[in-house]
Amino acid sequence: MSRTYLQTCLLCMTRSVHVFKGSSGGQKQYFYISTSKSWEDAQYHCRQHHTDLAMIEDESENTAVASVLVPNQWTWIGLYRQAWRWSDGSDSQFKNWGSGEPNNYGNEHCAWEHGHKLNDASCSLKHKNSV
Ligand SMILES: [Ca+2]
Repeated sequence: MSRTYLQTCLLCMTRSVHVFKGSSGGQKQYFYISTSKSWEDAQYHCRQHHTDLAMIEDESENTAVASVLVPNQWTWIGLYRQAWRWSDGSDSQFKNWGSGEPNNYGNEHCAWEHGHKLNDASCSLKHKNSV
């Protein structure tokens, strides 16, 4: 039985740069590219030839994307799950997580240290219950 491999495609965008800061960040224009690439290669391609992989940030952009995409193709966009990194952007294998951590309990995208162990925690936390 032969397995069929479906090629991945990618969706790039260009973004017009606004002179004034605080504007919405520029009008996006989407470009569908039919070629097999990994996500990282897709990002590289988009950054070389356009602005970046596509960001889809509201319903109107979602509609604009729908008019560019080819239906039923697996198409890379700019969204990805950020790996745990230090605040200067560096990565390291050493992460002294506590037992059962990181558990992403709720929406925990920052880490604190407690009892010499790391625990992921909600970035907006300012107080911690004593229990
Ligand atoms: Ca946690």
